[in-house]
Amino acid sequence: MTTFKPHQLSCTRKLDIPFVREMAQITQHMWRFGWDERNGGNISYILDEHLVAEHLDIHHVIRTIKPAFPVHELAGRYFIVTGSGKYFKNVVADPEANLGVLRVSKDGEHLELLWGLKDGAVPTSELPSHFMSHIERLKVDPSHRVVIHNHATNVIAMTFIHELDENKFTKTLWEMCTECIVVFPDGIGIIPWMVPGSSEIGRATAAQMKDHRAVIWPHHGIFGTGSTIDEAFGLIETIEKAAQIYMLIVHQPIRQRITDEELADLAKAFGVTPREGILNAKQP
Ligand code: 2HA
Ligand code: ZN
Repeated sequence: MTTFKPHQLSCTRKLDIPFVREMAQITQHMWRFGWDERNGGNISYILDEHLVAEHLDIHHVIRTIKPAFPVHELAGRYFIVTGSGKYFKNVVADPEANLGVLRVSKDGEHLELLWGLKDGAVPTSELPSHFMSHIERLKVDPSHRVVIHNHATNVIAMTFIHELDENKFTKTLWEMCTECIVVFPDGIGIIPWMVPGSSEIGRATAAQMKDHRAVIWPHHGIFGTGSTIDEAFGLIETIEKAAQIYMLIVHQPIRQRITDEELADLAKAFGVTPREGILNAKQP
């Protein structure tokens, strides 16, 4: 009788691995929303060792990859990540070519590839921003697991016409849909325009992640984080929806709006604390 090791499983069977299936489904959703054109967007998702060990041989390192900088804070952590230059559109058809499962080595100096990233592929070009964001989010929330980056259309559009002050931007988003203040009472962070893929943009993003679960890159896209794929994606979805409403109404005369008092009532009713200094912030 032939016995199959996990890495010999067919593509279809690979979608039986829960974390591979989750990644395949969410990348497909985001592509269909039009938020991940070409190779746009990237995801990294921290996995528990026991879960990885249930499906893959964690003692078989396929190859090691050198990260842009040592990540001692994440030593021993397991991740599933999207690959650099890979198209979200294609993940479902060939997860092993477009995704990778890796472990940060004990000394934090290397990434140990355990599955995927077929044919010499490497992790997402935005790995510095992902790793630095994971480090900051884990400090404030030990249940944090997921970083998603995409090119949410209306969020990008809004960064051309709205002031990029994060309090004013957050306030406008909160005013666009009733649920917003409940979903992101911590508000959104915004960094200046920067060249993507660099450690500098990673540092700027992570600095904002100390206080926010979502960070906007002007004229580029958004980073959303959470304890699950659903949470991180739901956060981005909600922000994008608010940005869409803004883009729909911005040229129209406003006849009525959600007042500051009503926003405060909402926060109270849902037991969330809005970030200080936003509710009475003056609008542009
Ligand atoms: O992976 O989205 O920010 C492509 C990008 C870079
Ligand atoms: Zn991008």
